[in-house]
Amino acid sequence: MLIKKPDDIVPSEITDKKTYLNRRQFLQEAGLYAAAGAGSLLLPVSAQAAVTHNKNGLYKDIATGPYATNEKLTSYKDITSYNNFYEFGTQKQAPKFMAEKFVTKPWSITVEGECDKSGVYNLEDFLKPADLEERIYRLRCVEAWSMVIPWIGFPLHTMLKKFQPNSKAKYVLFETLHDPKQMPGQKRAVLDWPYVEGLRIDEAMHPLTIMAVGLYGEQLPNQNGAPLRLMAPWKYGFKNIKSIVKIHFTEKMPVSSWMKSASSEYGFYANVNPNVDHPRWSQARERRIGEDGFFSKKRKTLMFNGYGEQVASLYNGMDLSKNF
Ligand SMILES: Nc1nc2c(c(=O)[nH]1)N[C@H]1C(S)=C(S)[C@@H](COP(=O)(O)O)O[C@H]1N2
Ligand SMILES: [Mo]
Repeated sequence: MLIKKPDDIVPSEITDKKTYLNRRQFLQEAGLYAAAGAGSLLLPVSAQAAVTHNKNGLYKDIATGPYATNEKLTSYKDITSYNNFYEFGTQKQAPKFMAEKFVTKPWSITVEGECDKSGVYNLEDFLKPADLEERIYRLRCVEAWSMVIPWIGFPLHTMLKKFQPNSKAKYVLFETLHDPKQMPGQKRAVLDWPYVEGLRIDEAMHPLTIMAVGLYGEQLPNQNGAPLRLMAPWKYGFKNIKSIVKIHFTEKMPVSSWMKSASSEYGFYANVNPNVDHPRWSQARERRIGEDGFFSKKRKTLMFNGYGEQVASLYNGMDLSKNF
């Protein structure tokens, strides 16, 4: 198998020892986050932000990109122990344990379809520090909970442009790894594996859309979709496909795994929309994970998850109750 390199790429300088040391530092830091969470009522808001956002990992020096929200971050612990990753089980608590030994290095990505530079690429070739940014984005699950996560990633367009999509590339399809030995959830037909998702090409090229490779200044934990996962923050969580091994440019709208499993419940666009009910529940409100106290009220869900200013124009003239 021929592994291709985009022209301007530098080999990774990450050594195993460094990764290991960062991991140890990070565990200590994770304890800090937990402590900050427990005592957060005693801290002024500014101090809270300083403590919970102290970065100490592999990506600690990555600059903050545009579009950051200043909402309180969800704790590292909640972000990494309450996950949807059906390849590692359908319980929210399962991926953290079931994905512990998941091997994500080396990692290659197959690029095919309507583009001039199809082939097999190494992920490491896309991890140039200059391309990486921190983006604090909300993640809103269709199950009506949300989190605020400090992602580390690169704009998806910086990657896609290197593959030189042609004029027939109207959509981009993404696929997760299919490896039932490593991903025990794939031994059961809860979804049609591998997990497939797609974006329209203009959604994929939009500057808000990133490929995340880390969070809280660290490498992406396995349960959050290591080594790289999509993050289009105005869409429901399920669009943000994890552990991607294939990118396919196509002329036809892809059929995602969720559309296949229940087309009346999950559409292609999956834009966060409080005005369109899911067939089995309202989408008007959400619970912010970590705010589950007795007195905490559900929040109103915002159109496009609060990113309307940036993305509403992508859907001008479309009936969003039909294109859900
Ligand atoms: N491959 C894959 N990607 C996936 C999922 C999945 O089961 N498999 N779950 C989706 C759903 S429903 C949500 S809400 C988010 C959860 O991301 P998180 O665990 O990082 O919070 O991942 C999405 N991406
Ligand atoms: Mo979700």
